[in-house]
Amino acid sequence: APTAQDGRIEMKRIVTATTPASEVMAALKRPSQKSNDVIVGLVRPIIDDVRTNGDAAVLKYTHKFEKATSLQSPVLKAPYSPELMKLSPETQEAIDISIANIHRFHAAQKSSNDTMRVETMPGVVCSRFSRPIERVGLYIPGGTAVLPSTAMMLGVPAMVAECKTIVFASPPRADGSISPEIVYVAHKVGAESIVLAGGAQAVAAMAYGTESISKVDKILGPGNQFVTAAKMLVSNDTSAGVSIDMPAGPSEVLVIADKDANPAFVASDLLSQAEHGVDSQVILIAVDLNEAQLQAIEDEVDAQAKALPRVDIVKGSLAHSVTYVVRDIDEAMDISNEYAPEHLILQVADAEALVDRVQNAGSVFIGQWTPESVGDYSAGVNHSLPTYGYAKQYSGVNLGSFLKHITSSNLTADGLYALSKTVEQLAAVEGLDAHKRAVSVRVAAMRR
Ligand code: HSO
Ligand code: ZN
Repeated sequence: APTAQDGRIEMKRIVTATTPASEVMAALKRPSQKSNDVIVGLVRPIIDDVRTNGDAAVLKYTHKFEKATSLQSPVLKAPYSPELMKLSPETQEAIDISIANIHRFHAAQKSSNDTMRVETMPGVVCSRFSRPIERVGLYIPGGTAVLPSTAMMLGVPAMVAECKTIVFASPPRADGSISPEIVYVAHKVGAESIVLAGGAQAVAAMAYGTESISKVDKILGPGNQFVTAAKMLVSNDTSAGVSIDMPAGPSEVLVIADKDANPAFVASDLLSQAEHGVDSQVILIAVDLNEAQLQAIEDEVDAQAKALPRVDIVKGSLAHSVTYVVRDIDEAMDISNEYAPEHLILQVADAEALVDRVQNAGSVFIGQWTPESVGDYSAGVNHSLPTYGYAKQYSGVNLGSFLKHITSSNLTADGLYALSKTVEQLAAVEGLDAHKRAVSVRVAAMRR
């Protein structure tokens, strides 16, 4: 048996048949986050500073946190110089193909936002139509990896929705520059500017606006705990008039594998999520595997992990990750739905049939030929998804995230007459006479 001395990289195992139910569920808990009070205490003064001192404050924090001391302006405005978005032809083609797929999938979502019109009673017509949110701020995290893919996942649906003003924000590198891939995506989606800042300062700048940074109506995009706390704070400030997409937490994946799953495929999926950050969490649910089959997956995890440049990050995340050994697929689905994973990968016989039983998940990857990576970059689905169990109540970013719906009603005289008693009665129940009169004066006018 492997020992700690081997330096073996592995996840702890829980055999549900021999583990009390309470322990099974306890192991599903997300790794705990730094207390929100502490984060809020750090973030609030930054927001206040940016709000009162504008550009100067944003620059000050970028000089301090990003070490980009040479930076003179906190924003890069379109049109972007071609010098700033020079890419290899291979990278440019990869971005172009991915953007085209993301565009196709999100444009297809327009139909569910088409104007609808229902005559609820004769002469009573109710409609719903959508309009783009005018100004959106899209946060693209910096940190241990540059993520131009996140720029595509936020920027493309904003463009499809026809938001008038698209602002990107991303922390610059220490030399004050921004990755050419992000500038290229900003150019492709028609972003008017890129705020060269990260963290709470970037969120505050977009929420309130500064001398050079446009105020937006909604802020979307993942980020660390500071970014998330800042988004929560500004969205709670009624004077800011800004909304956010959803609370964000560390990335996670849950893989359900049965005995036909390829161990190398399973391990590669677990590791592709584990390499995001030490706080990422990966869960494997092994359905009816024998010891040799389990070992085969664990051997693959160990071997593949050791070959990764980000092996240290992987070690960190696997330390709070777990393999559940379960009896059957029913149990697997129960655990998965309770966990509500950001990504759910189904590597089981007839994976497609299982989709009906998915209650809570951000995005599902069906069958052995569908690694999560394709969804992270290029298939067309969005990778900005609810984490930390929020898949129970939130959707991932989609076209609707950039729209709002407006309703309308339009009544004929006959329609109003037919509804008059009903409305008058309810207005009377609520003791709101002016409401009642708005109907009765009209009914009286009809009789004349
Ligand atoms: N898996 C991440 C998204 C991403 N992966 C960006 C690679 N780049 C979201 O959970
Ligand atoms: Zn990823």
